[in-house]
Amino acid sequence: MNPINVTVGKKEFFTGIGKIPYEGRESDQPLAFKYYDEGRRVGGKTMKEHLRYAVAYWHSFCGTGSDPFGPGTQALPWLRGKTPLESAKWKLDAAFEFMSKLGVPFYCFHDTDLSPEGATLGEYEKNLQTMVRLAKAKQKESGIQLLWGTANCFSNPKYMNGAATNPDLLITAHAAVQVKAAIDATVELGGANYVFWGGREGYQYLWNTNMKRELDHLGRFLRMARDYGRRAGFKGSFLIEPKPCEPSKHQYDFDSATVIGFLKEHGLARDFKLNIEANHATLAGHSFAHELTVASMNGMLGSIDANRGDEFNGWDTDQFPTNLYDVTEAMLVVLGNGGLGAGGLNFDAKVRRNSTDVEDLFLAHIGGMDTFARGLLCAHAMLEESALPGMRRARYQSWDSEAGRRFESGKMDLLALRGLALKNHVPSRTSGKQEKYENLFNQFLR
Ligand code: XUL
Ligand code: CO
Repeated sequence: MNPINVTVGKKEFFTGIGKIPYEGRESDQPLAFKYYDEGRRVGGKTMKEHLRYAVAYWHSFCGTGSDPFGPGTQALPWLRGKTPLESAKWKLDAAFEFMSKLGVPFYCFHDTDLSPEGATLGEYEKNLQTMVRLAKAKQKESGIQLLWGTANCFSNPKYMNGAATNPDLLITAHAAVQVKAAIDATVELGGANYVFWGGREGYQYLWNTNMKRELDHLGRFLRMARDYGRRAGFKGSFLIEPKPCEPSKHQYDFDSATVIGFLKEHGLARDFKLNIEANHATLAGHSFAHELTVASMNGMLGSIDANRGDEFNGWDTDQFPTNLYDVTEAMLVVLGNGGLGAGGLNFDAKVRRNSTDVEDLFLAHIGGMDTFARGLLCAHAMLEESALPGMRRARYQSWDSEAGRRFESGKMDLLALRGLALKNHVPSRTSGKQEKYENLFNQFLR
């Protein structure tokens, strides 16, 4: 297979690869879907409607594989324009060629993925407007839509102490320039959501940090952004993407529960939901399904960044999701949530540094898309055909009694509750049946 750097300056970047077909699980063709059959109906919706796949612009078209120990290994031809703006235009061509061939309905970007930062704030705004015009035409031509936009307020060295939580007001003002521009871009491109990932909104050292003041600034900044967005005509959800650490030692958007509490405290709960990322969940010491469940039960499951970590280290490795067990658990929550609404499954994942062939980016996405399609089928079957939902319901049947209903509706006081125990003083011991559930779960992984 050709290295990815052989097609500089040509119109087609991913030469030799056509539209990825669905061939079914018996196929031995690597560049074909085995499970993702976009038109297949599963419980009243097509796979395409259930899964709402998106490609992440930053990993797929900007990342070259550099790490703290060495430079990039992936020589991306579209990054070799004579000017940064020329590279940005080639990158846009490459992105839409890739996404069209893959057959994904959505994409996501940061402002600085799409367009060069430029030397001044004015140049930054102008570049972004230029690229948004071009992206709009590409969307129209391809039918691919924007799932969400966001601003990168963490890479530029000026954000080393945070953006909205920076001790210096002027840096927070610079973040406002980007957030305003990225919201404008999202509105112009019809984006369904707008994301905030608090990259450096946190601290490295507690004793040089006024945590209370920084958190209040973050709440204030988000209210300002929300108000601006609504005035600018943004009708979708604002999303916060929880992550406990990396790059900061401690990040304020630690996990779903922390973020939901914060949103409620700062008057943001009506306009904001959560974007749950699998690898961020595991960094926080939770499972992916746990984080999804906390968001869902609060009516705040907005969207998903689909990836996975490595169980033997504690980094944000952003690998493509291939673990059917984890993905099936996630799809159980998504189906229980009634779907993702205007959210989707964004592959916030990157190929490994030593994956340098032109086909590797396709293989990675095909693997992720097939795994979630298969997880959807398993989870749907589990909910429709297995004893699992009924077993879980039955576990709580005592609460469906008269007394249980009185408790739940607030019509029972502590003395009445005590009275119940005195009348039935031998408590029952009912097995949690975990092993039965686990065996059932495995039986439906197929
Ligand atoms: C970083 C991360 C980001 C956000 C968007 O861990 O997940 O790429 O998804 O800023
Ligand atoms: Co993410």
